[in-house]
Amino acid sequence: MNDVLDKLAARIKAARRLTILTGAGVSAASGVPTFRGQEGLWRQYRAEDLATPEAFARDPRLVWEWYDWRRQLIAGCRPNAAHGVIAAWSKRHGTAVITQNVDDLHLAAGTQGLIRIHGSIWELSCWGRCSQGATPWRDDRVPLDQPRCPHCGQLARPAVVWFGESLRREDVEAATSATACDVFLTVGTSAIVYPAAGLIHEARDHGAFTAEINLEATPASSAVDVAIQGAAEEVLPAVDALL
Ligand code: BJW
Ligand code: ZN
Repeated sequence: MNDVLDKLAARIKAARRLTILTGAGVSAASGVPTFRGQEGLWRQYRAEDLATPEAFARDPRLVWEWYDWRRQLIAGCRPNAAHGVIAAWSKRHGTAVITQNVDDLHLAAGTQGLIRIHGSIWELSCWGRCSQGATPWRDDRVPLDQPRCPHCGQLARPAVVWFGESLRREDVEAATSATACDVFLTVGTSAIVYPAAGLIHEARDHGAFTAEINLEATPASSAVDVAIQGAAEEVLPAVDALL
Protein backbone atom coordinates (compact mmCIF):
# COMPACT_ATOMS: atom_id res chain seq x y z
CA MET A 1 0.00 0.00 0.00
CA ASN A 2 2.79 2.45 0.91
CA ASP A 3 4.40 1.91 -2.49
CA VAL A 4 1.31 3.00 -4.40
CA LEU A 5 0.78 6.00 -2.13
CA ASP A 6 4.41 7.05 -2.72
CA LYS A 7 3.96 6.58 -6.45
CA LEU A 8 0.77 8.66 -6.55
CA ALA A 9 2.28 11.40 -4.34
CA ALA A 10 5.37 11.62 -6.57
CA ARG A 11 3.18 11.95 -9.68
CA ILE A 12 1.03 14.65 -8.05
CA LYS A 13 4.12 16.53 -6.88
CA ALA A 14 5.56 16.57 -10.40
CA ALA A 15 2.24 17.34 -12.16
CA ARG A 16 1.71 20.69 -13.81
CA ARG A 17 -1.97 19.86 -14.31
CA LEU A 18 -3.88 17.74 -11.81
CA THR A 19 -7.55 16.85 -12.33
CA ILE A 20 -9.71 15.19 -9.68
CA LEU A 21 -13.10 13.61 -10.40
CA THR A 22 -15.23 12.88 -7.36
CA GLY A 23 -18.37 10.86 -6.64
CA ALA A 24 -20.65 10.04 -3.73
CA GLY A 25 -17.98 8.03 -1.85
CA VAL A 26 -16.15 11.28 -1.02
CA SER A 27 -19.17 12.44 0.99
CA ALA A 28 -19.91 9.07 2.61
CA ALA A 29 -17.85 9.83 5.73
CA SER A 30 -19.84 13.06 6.11
CA GLY A 31 -23.02 10.98 6.38
CA VAL A 32 -24.40 11.53 2.86
CA PRO A 33 -25.76 8.20 1.51
CA THR A 34 -24.21 6.92 -1.72
CA PHE A 35 -26.49 5.98 -4.63
CA ARG A 36 -25.81 2.34 -5.26
CA GLY A 37 -25.76 -0.68 -3.03
CA GLN A 38 -28.11 -1.39 -0.17
CA GLU A 39 -27.42 1.97 1.44
CA GLY A 40 -28.57 3.76 -1.71
CA LEU A 41 -32.15 2.63 -1.36
CA TRP A 42 -34.81 5.11 -0.23
CA ARG A 43 -37.99 3.33 0.76
CA GLN A 44 -38.20 0.65 -1.96
CA TYR A 45 -36.86 2.90 -4.74
CA ARG A 46 -33.49 2.93 -6.44
CA ALA A 47 -31.91 6.23 -7.53
CA GLU A 48 -32.41 5.15 -11.14
CA ASP A 49 -36.19 5.04 -10.54
CA LEU A 50 -36.38 8.56 -9.13
CA ALA A 51 -33.63 10.59 -10.81
CA THR A 52 -35.38 10.86 -14.17
CA PRO A 53 -37.66 13.44 -15.81
CA GLU A 54 -40.17 10.63 -16.41
CA ALA A 55 -40.39 9.90 -12.67
CA PHE A 56 -40.95 13.60 -11.94
CA ALA A 57 -43.61 13.91 -14.66
CA ARG A 58 -45.37 10.82 -13.27
CA ASP A 59 -45.22 11.69 -9.59
CA PRO A 60 -43.60 15.04 -8.69
CA ARG A 61 -44.70 14.72 -5.06
CA LEU A 62 -42.82 11.43 -4.62
CA VAL A 63 -39.67 12.77 -6.27
CA TRP A 64 -39.80 15.98 -4.21
CA GLU A 65 -40.23 13.91 -1.03
CA TRP A 66 -36.99 12.09 -1.90
CA TYR A 67 -35.11 15.33 -2.58
CA ASP A 68 -36.56 16.98 0.52
CA TRP A 69 -35.41 14.00 2.62
CA ARG A 70 -31.91 14.24 1.12
CA ARG A 71 -31.76 18.05 1.53
CA GLN A 72 -32.66 17.73 5.22
CA LEU A 73 -30.02 15.05 5.70
CA ILE A 74 -27.29 16.95 3.80
CA ALA A 75 -28.11 20.18 5.69
CA GLY A 76 -26.77 18.45 8.81
CA CYS A 77 -23.56 17.18 7.12
CA ARG A 78 -20.13 18.79 7.20
CA PRO A 79 -17.14 18.29 4.87
CA ASN A 80 -14.77 15.50 5.90
CA ALA A 81 -11.00 15.09 5.60
CA ALA A 82 -11.27 14.06 1.91
CA HIS A 83 -13.04 17.33 1.05
CA GLY A 84 -10.40 19.17 3.08
CA VAL A 85 -7.44 17.72 1.14
CA ILE A 86 -9.15 18.27 -2.24
CA ALA A 87 -9.93 21.89 -1.27
CA ALA A 88 -6.27 22.47 -0.33
CA TRP A 89 -5.04 20.94 -3.61
CA SER A 90 -7.58 23.00 -5.62
CA LYS A 91 -5.69 26.14 -4.60
CA ARG A 92 -2.58 24.89 -6.35
CA HIS A 93 -2.19 26.33 -9.86
CA GLY A 94 -3.22 23.87 -12.57
CA THR A 95 -5.67 21.85 -10.49
CA ALA A 96 -9.26 21.18 -11.64
CA VAL A 97 -11.93 19.49 -9.53
CA ILE A 98 -14.92 17.92 -11.25
CA THR A 99 -17.67 16.56 -9.03
CA GLN A 100 -20.75 14.47 -9.71
CA ASN A 101 -21.96 15.30 -6.20
CA VAL A 102 -24.87 17.69 -5.76
CA ASP A 103 -24.37 18.19 -2.01
CA ASP A 104 -22.05 21.23 -2.34
CA LEU A 105 -19.77 19.89 0.44
CA HIS A 106 -16.74 20.62 -1.79
CA LEU A 107 -17.81 24.27 -1.82
CA ALA A 108 -18.32 24.23 1.95
CA ALA A 109 -14.72 22.97 2.25
CA GLY A 110 -13.48 25.89 0.11
CA THR A 111 -12.71 24.10 -3.18
CA GLN A 112 -11.86 26.59 -5.89
CA GLY A 113 -12.99 26.45 -9.52
CA LEU A 114 -15.30 23.49 -8.87
CA ILE A 115 -17.08 21.99 -11.91
CA ARG A 116 -20.43 20.57 -10.70
CA ILE A 117 -21.44 18.43 -13.65
CA HIS A 118 -24.69 17.13 -12.09
CA GLY A 119 -25.82 20.48 -10.64
CA SER A 120 -26.71 21.28 -7.04
CA ILE A 121 -29.42 19.98 -4.75
CA TRP A 122 -29.62 23.51 -3.29
CA GLU A 123 -30.71 25.03 -6.59
CA LEU A 124 -34.09 24.84 -8.32
CA SER A 125 -35.31 25.58 -11.82
CA CYS A 126 -38.71 25.81 -13.52
CA TRP A 127 -40.18 22.45 -14.56
CA GLY A 128 -42.25 24.37 -17.16
CA ARG A 129 -39.00 25.89 -18.53
CA CYS A 130 -40.29 29.45 -18.58
CA SER A 131 -37.65 31.84 -19.88
CA GLN A 132 -36.55 33.30 -16.53
CA GLY A 133 -37.03 30.10 -14.55
CA ALA A 134 -34.69 28.17 -16.82
CA THR A 135 -31.77 29.78 -14.95
CA PRO A 136 -31.39 27.96 -11.60
CA TRP A 137 -31.94 29.88 -8.38
CA ARG A 138 -30.76 28.97 -4.90
CA ASP A 139 -33.30 27.86 -2.30
CA ASP A 140 -31.84 26.25 0.81
CA ARG A 141 -35.01 26.13 2.89
CA VAL A 142 -35.67 22.83 4.62
CA PRO A 143 -38.19 21.32 4.59
CA LEU A 144 -39.47 22.31 1.17
CA ASP A 145 -42.92 21.21 0.00
CA GLN A 146 -43.74 21.26 -3.74
CA PRO A 147 -41.97 24.60 -4.44
CA ARG A 148 -43.14 26.81 -7.33
CA CYS A 149 -41.28 28.89 -9.89
CA PRO A 150 -41.20 32.52 -8.65
CA HIS A 151 -41.46 33.77 -12.25
CA CYS A 152 -44.45 31.86 -13.64
CA GLY A 153 -45.94 29.90 -10.73
CA GLN A 154 -45.46 26.47 -12.32
CA LEU A 155 -43.90 23.62 -10.39
CA ALA A 156 -40.18 23.97 -9.63
CA ARG A 157 -37.72 21.05 -9.88
CA PRO A 158 -34.31 20.35 -8.37
CA ALA A 159 -31.67 21.88 -10.68
CA VAL A 160 -29.79 18.60 -10.97
CA VAL A 161 -29.05 16.46 -14.02
CA TRP A 162 -31.30 13.43 -14.27
CA PHE A 163 -30.74 10.31 -16.39
CA GLY A 164 -31.48 11.03 -20.03
CA GLU A 165 -30.86 14.76 -19.60
CA SER A 166 -27.92 16.59 -21.10
CA LEU A 167 -25.28 18.11 -18.89
CA ARG A 168 -24.75 21.88 -19.23
CA ARG A 169 -22.54 22.58 -22.23
CA GLU A 170 -20.16 24.82 -20.24
CA ASP A 171 -19.65 22.04 -17.67
CA VAL A 172 -18.97 19.39 -20.32
CA GLU A 173 -16.49 21.73 -22.04
CA ALA A 174 -14.71 22.56 -18.77
CA ALA A 175 -14.57 18.90 -17.71
CA THR A 176 -13.37 17.75 -21.13
CA SER A 177 -10.67 20.37 -21.23
CA ALA A 178 -9.53 19.28 -17.74
CA THR A 179 -8.83 15.78 -19.08
CA ALA A 180 -5.74 17.26 -20.78
CA CYS A 181 -3.70 16.86 -17.60
CA ASP A 182 -0.64 15.08 -16.20
CA VAL A 183 -2.47 13.28 -13.39
CA PHE A 184 -6.17 12.33 -13.38
CA LEU A 185 -7.41 11.08 -10.02
CA THR A 186 -10.88 9.60 -9.59
CA VAL A 187 -12.20 9.31 -6.03
CA GLY A 188 -15.29 7.59 -4.60
CA THR A 189 -17.25 6.99 -7.77
CA SER A 190 -18.67 3.71 -9.07
CA ALA A 191 -17.57 4.92 -12.55
CA ILE A 192 -20.70 3.63 -14.25
CA VAL A 193 -22.52 6.87 -15.02
CA TYR A 194 -21.61 8.59 -18.28
CA PRO A 195 -20.34 11.01 -19.45
CA ALA A 196 -18.44 11.34 -16.11
CA ALA A 197 -17.03 7.80 -16.30
CA GLY A 198 -15.71 8.50 -19.80
CA LEU A 199 -13.48 11.33 -18.54
CA ILE A 200 -11.05 8.79 -17.04
CA HIS A 201 -10.56 7.22 -20.46
CA GLU A 202 -10.24 10.61 -22.14
CA ALA A 203 -7.50 11.56 -19.67
CA ARG A 204 -5.70 8.31 -20.38
CA ASP A 205 -5.91 8.98 -24.10
CA HIS A 206 -4.27 12.37 -23.42
CA GLY A 207 -1.38 10.52 -21.77
CA ALA A 208 -2.30 11.34 -18.17
CA PHE A 209 -1.19 9.15 -15.27
CA THR A 210 -4.53 7.85 -13.96
CA ALA A 211 -5.37 6.78 -10.42
CA GLU A 212 -8.46 5.66 -8.52
CA ILE A 213 -9.29 5.72 -4.82
CA ASN A 214 -12.34 3.63 -3.89
CA LEU A 215 -13.41 1.18 -1.18
CA GLU A 216 -13.94 -1.43 -3.88
CA ALA A 217 -13.01 -2.30 -7.46
CA THR A 218 -14.96 -0.50 -10.20
CA PRO A 219 -15.06 -0.75 -14.01
CA ALA A 220 -12.32 1.92 -14.01
CA SER A 221 -9.95 -0.10 -11.80
CA SER A 222 -8.51 -2.16 -14.63
CA ALA A 223 -8.04 0.91 -16.83
CA VAL A 224 -6.13 3.14 -14.40
CA ASP A 225 -2.39 3.08 -13.68
CA VAL A 226 -2.94 2.82 -9.93
CA ALA A 227 -6.10 1.58 -8.18
CA ILE A 228 -6.00 2.17 -4.43
CA GLN A 229 -8.61 0.31 -2.37
CA GLY A 230 -9.37 2.39 0.67
CA ALA A 231 -11.49 5.15 2.15
CA ALA A 232 -11.09 8.58 0.55
CA GLU A 233 -11.05 10.29 3.96
CA GLU A 234 -8.04 8.15 4.96
CA VAL A 235 -6.12 7.73 1.70
CA LEU A 236 -6.18 11.40 0.62
CA PRO A 237 -4.70 12.73 3.91
CA ALA A 238 -2.06 9.96 3.71
CA VAL A 239 -1.09 11.05 0.16
CA ASP A 240 -1.15 14.70 1.21
CA ALA A 241 1.28 13.95 4.02
CA LEU A 242 3.77 12.62 1.45
CA LEU A 243 3.74 15.80 -0.69
C1 BJW B 1 -16.05 5.15 -1.18
C2 BJW B 1 -16.30 5.46 0.12
C3 BJW B 1 -15.26 6.04 0.80
C4 BJW B 1 -18.16 4.56 -0.70
N1 BJW B 1 -14.14 6.23 0.20
N2 BJW B 1 -14.95 5.33 -1.86
C5 BJW B 1 -22.82 5.82 -22.43
C6 BJW B 1 -22.92 4.47 -22.16
C7 BJW B 1 -24.00 3.98 -21.43
C8 BJW B 1 -25.01 4.81 -20.96
C9 BJW B 1 -24.91 6.15 -21.25
C10 BJW B 1 -23.82 6.64 -21.97
N3 BJW B 1 -23.98 7.99 -22.08
C11 BJW B 1 -25.11 8.35 -21.44
C12 BJW B 1 -25.71 7.26 -20.93
C13 BJW B 1 -26.98 7.24 -20.16
C14 BJW B 1 -26.80 7.64 -18.72
C15 BJW B 1 -25.87 6.64 -18.02
O1 BJW B 1 -24.71 6.90 -17.77
N4 BJW B 1 -26.39 5.49 -17.63
C16 BJW B 1 -25.59 4.49 -16.91
C17 BJW B 1 -26.26 4.13 -15.60
C18 BJW B 1 -25.36 3.31 -17.81
N5 BJW B 1 -26.28 8.99 -18.59
C19 BJW B 1 -27.06 10.05 -18.66
O2 BJW B 1 -28.26 9.95 -18.88
C20 BJW B 1 -26.41 11.41 -18.50
N6 BJW B 1 -26.83 12.28 -19.55
C21 BJW B 1 -26.29 12.23 -20.77
O3 BJW B 1 -25.37 11.52 -21.05
O4 BJW B 1 -26.90 13.08 -21.69
C22 BJW B 1 -26.72 12.82 -23.08
C23 BJW B 1 -27.63 11.64 -23.42
C24 BJW B 1 -28.97 11.72 -23.16
C25 BJW B 1 -29.81 10.64 -23.48
C26 BJW B 1 -29.27 9.48 -23.99
C27 BJW B 1 -27.89 9.39 -24.21
C28 BJW B 1 -27.06 10.50 -23.93
C29 BJW B 1 -26.89 12.08 -17.21
C30 BJW B 1 -26.44 11.35 -15.99
C31 BJW B 1 -27.01 12.06 -14.76
C32 BJW B 1 -26.77 11.28 -13.47
N7 BJW B 1 -27.55 11.85 -12.43
C33 BJW B 1 -27.40 11.35 -11.07
C34 BJW B 1 -28.47 12.05 -10.19
C35 BJW B 1 -28.06 13.51 -9.91
C36 BJW B 1 -29.06 14.20 -9.07
C37 BJW B 1 -29.22 13.63 -7.69
O5 BJW B 1 -28.25 13.56 -6.90
O6 BJW B 1 -30.33 13.23 -7.36
O7 BJW B 1 -26.09 11.61 -10.59
S1 BJW B 1 -27.57 9.58 -10.93
C38 BJW B 1 -26.34 9.40 -9.68
O8 BJW B 1 -25.19 8.65 -10.19
C39 BJW B 1 -25.82 10.82 -9.39
C40 BJW B 1 -24.36 10.58 -9.22
O9 BJW B 1 -23.65 11.80 -9.40
C41 BJW B 1 -24.07 9.54 -10.26
C42 BJW B 1 -22.80 8.77 -10.03
O10 BJW B 1 -22.84 8.08 -8.83
P1 BJW B 1 -21.53 7.95 -7.94
O11 BJW B 1 -21.13 9.28 -7.46
O12 BJW B 1 -20.50 7.18 -8.66
O13 BJW B 1 -22.11 7.16 -6.66
P2 BJW B 1 -22.30 5.58 -6.43
O14 BJW B 1 -23.20 5.41 -5.28
O15 BJW B 1 -22.66 4.90 -7.69
O16 BJW B 1 -20.83 5.07 -6.05
C43 BJW B 1 -20.19 5.45 -4.84
C44 BJW B 1 -18.82 4.81 -4.86
O17 BJW B 1 -18.12 5.29 -3.73
C45 BJW B 1 -18.85 3.29 -4.76
O18 BJW B 1 -18.01 2.77 -5.78
C46 BJW B 1 -18.26 2.98 -3.38
O19 BJW B 1 -17.46 1.83 -3.35
C47 BJW B 1 -17.43 4.20 -3.13
N8 BJW B 1 -17.27 4.58 -1.73
N9 BJW B 1 -17.63 5.07 0.42
C48 BJW B 1 -13.98 5.89 -1.12
N10 BJW B 1 -15.44 6.34 2.11
ZN1 ZN C 1 -41.29 29.26 -14.47
